[in-house]
Parts: sequence; structure tokens; C-alpha cells
Amino acid sequence: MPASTTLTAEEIALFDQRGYHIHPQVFSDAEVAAINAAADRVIAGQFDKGSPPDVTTLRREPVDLIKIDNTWKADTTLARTVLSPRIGHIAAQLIGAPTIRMWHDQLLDKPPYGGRVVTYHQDWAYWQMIAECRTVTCWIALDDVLPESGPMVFLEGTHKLGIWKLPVGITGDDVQKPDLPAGFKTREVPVIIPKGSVSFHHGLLLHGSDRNFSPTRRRAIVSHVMSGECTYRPGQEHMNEWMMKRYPEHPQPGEKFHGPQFPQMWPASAA
Ligand SMILES: O=C(O)CCC(=O)C(=O)O
Repeated sequence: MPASTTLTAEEIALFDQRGYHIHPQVFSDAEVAAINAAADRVIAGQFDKGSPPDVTTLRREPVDLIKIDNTWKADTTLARTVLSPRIGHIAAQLIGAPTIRMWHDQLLDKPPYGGRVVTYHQDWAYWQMIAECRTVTCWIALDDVLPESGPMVFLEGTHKLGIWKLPVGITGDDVQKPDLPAGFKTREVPVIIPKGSVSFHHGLLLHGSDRNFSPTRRRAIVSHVMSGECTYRPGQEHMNEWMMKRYPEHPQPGEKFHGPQFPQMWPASAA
């Protein structure tokens, strides 16, 4: 039975203080099994919505991470998952937003004994075309995440630092810890969660992950979401900006994000 999506005042205060929130079972085992089957179909190039995802990065080498962006355009089950009002409701409460829109989704599949390091980074540093830092990354575990399967690791409280130094490359071979200001108090929090649970992190929280040292896949599907109040600020390039311009309806500089590239997730009833 999925957990309630209503947060307590204490959970919201802790998100503000720590920069993350872990929500127990948002998706049932049966839902996760259906999501994994759908993800495998998308990886194999089968799209039941008749259109491809926006960007597909399949393995260049057996050890590489599979990364597919905007799977919601390609597959009905994945769309229902990443655009779920359950996710939207939790994100809305965490950042105090009246509405939540999808920024982009991302299917991640770290192969057994592989996957490379994801360097410590802050998501919003790559999203400077969203003028306000009112974004949340909602990371849906599709396998039980184990200490040895390359969990995400949060550096607690680092969302208070503002934009920190960007890593040179987002994936690499070594875990490079960021140079934090002298005396800055943090702790490393590995996201060890069962499948179906969701971890939510602030757009400025530093996080990364190591390789998968386990014999099983480490799969996740991620909803990167923003407040419906966020506005478009051109400058930094992003795949979503190229894609939004393919639709006649898209934001102009200074306008709130809207149009088919950015579906509304919460409240669920409004289009
Ligand atoms: O899944 C990972 O290891 C990293 C994911 C990540 O950086 C993110 O979703 O923001």
C-alpha cells in the first residue's frame, strides 16, 4: 500500500535544513515491476506513444550508464510514473509551490559492476535557464539500492552554499569530493532505499554517486520538477530549450514555463 503523500511540518522543515527528503514506498511492487518492464521496452527502442524520448544515451562500453531523457514522451507507463500527482504533491509541499511542472525526466540504468562515477554536482547549476531555484529532483528507486550498488550520496546542507564550483565532467572514473568552505559542517548521506521509495533533493544540494559494485542493475527513473511559478531566462544552453521551441506554445524570456514540453503535475486536474 503506497504511503500517504501528505507531509508533516517537521518533514518540510527538515528538507529546508538538510536539502533532501526520503519518502517511503510511493510506488507498489506491482507498479515498479510494470515500470521496469516499460523501461526495458524503451531501452530496446519500443515506444507505445509512437514518439521517441528526447535524448537517448545508450552504452558506449558495457560499463557505461544508460541515460534517457523525457521518456514521458515515449511510453505511457513511464509517463504515468514521472508525471504522477503523488510526486507532484510531495514536491509542491517541500518547496511551498502552488503548482508543479515537469522540467525533464531521466531514466538511469547502472549496469552490474559498472556505471562510472557521477561527479558531485548541483542540478540547478545546469539549469540556469530556470530563473528561480525552485526545483526538486525526485529520484524513484526501481531496484533496492544497496551500499555497494552505487547509491547517490548527498552532502547534507550544501544547498545553503549557493551555486558551487561546477565539476569538469559529470561522469568520470574517480569520486572527487568538492572543496567545501573551511569549517562548513556537512555529512555524507548515502541514499539506501528500497525499490518504490523516492528521494527528493533541492536544486542546489551537492550529490554524486560511485560505480555499481554489485552483481545487479541499479535502475531509477527521475522526475526533475519545478514550481509552476518559475520563469524562463535564456543564456545557458539545455536540451529542454531546444525541444520546447519545437512546439508553437513555449515561454518567451521572463514568462512562466508553459506549453507541451512542461506538463503540469500538480494539481493533477489542471492541464
Ligand atoms: O543516479 C545517480 O547516480 C545520479 C542521479 C543524479 O545526479 C540526479 O538525479 O540528480
